[in-house]
Amino acid sequence: MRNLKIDPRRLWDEIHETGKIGATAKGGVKRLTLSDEDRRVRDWFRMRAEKLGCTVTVDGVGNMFALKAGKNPNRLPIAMGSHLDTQPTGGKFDGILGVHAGIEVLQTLADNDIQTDAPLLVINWTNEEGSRFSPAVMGSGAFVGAFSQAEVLAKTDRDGVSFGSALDSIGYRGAQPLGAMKMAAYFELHIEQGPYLEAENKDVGVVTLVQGIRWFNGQCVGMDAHAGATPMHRRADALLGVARLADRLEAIALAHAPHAVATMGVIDVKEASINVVPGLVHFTIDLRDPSDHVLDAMEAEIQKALAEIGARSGVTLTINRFWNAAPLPFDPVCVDAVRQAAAKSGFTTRDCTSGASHDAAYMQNIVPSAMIFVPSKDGLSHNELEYSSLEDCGAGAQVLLDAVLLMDEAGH
Ligand code: HGY
Ligand code: MN
Ligand code: MN
Repeated sequence: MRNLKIDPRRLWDEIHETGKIGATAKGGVKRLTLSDEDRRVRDWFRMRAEKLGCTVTVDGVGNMFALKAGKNPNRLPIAMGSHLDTQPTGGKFDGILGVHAGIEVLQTLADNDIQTDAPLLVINWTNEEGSRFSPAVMGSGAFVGAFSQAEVLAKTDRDGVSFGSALDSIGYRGAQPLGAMKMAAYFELHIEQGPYLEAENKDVGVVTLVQGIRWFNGQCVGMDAHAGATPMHRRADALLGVARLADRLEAIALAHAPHAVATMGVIDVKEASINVVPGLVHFTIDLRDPSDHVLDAMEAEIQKALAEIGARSGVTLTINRFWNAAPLPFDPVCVDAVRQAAAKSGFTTRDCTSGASHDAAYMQNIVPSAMIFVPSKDGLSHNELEYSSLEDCGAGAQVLLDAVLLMDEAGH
């Protein structure tokens, strides 16, 4: 295998260059999908890839594909990718590292005048975060057929803006049919977003599985009432019902330790007013675990809690599951390429289950895929303080380069 070295400083500087697009005062990045900030970073990606001699195409939900020709046009491309959209209180590295590392791999090959045998591909997936338009990993999900193009384009954000109109407003509704870009393998470098690599002082995570994830919209119906004149025993307080559910949700997750997690990330009191007992509250639930059986058990326990809390609080609690992505093991050949690539540089490794969902999880449904993790400082992500070091980002990109070269030389 060749002995090419990526340039960690160049990678770091480019991450900080695009980090200025949507930069927040606390050092994070706010680049909601299909926003003007997303347009600007997409423009950067297109320009940067074209400068490397790539042909950049865009599909019907805005996924971007930068294709670099290989010596053998009959081989399917080996792909690298991730996402450039962020959470509202996002950081500089979540998703962004993986796209930049793909560019860094192409730049390193160009610097050394090396053309791989297979074509190479760097992908920027639309709406991985699922914050503005739910669910998450929507671009890769549409690419693999988990969502239809029509349902994606019809999704609306909290202001009622449709995905399709937002996509058109930034000029990134492409002509390429969904799923048209075929590939031989897919690798995604990503920050771990959890505490384990740092805690065990490991350089690189070899991701073997992405845990299952289920998203729910919920509603609690009580009775609006006067905050002053309504005695406590005569209330049907919708917010109190949701608060009691949040408490039970934590207990349900803890009962399925050590992996299960449950989050109520959005609570929205309708027509909220300081002196009105809340009568209608919308909320969300995010459930995750590496086992579908545990997720089924948690869902059943939540349904039981809805009935009990409803009876106790005099409210009606209902939930509707609108996303269910099963636990997903990665391809053993690709995982082994990551392992060998890490060993080549002498990086210490740990096998990881991904707590977060990723585009690679959908991609594994149609293409042999694997992921590489690098440590997150304090295990923090989806937070403006998110941080991974220059050295760790560099190590991840080096493993990405060597894993891709391994697959290229092996003729996959
Ligand atoms: O929710 C997730 O796991 C990812 O950050 N979209
Ligand atoms: Mn991500
Ligand atoms: Mn994320």
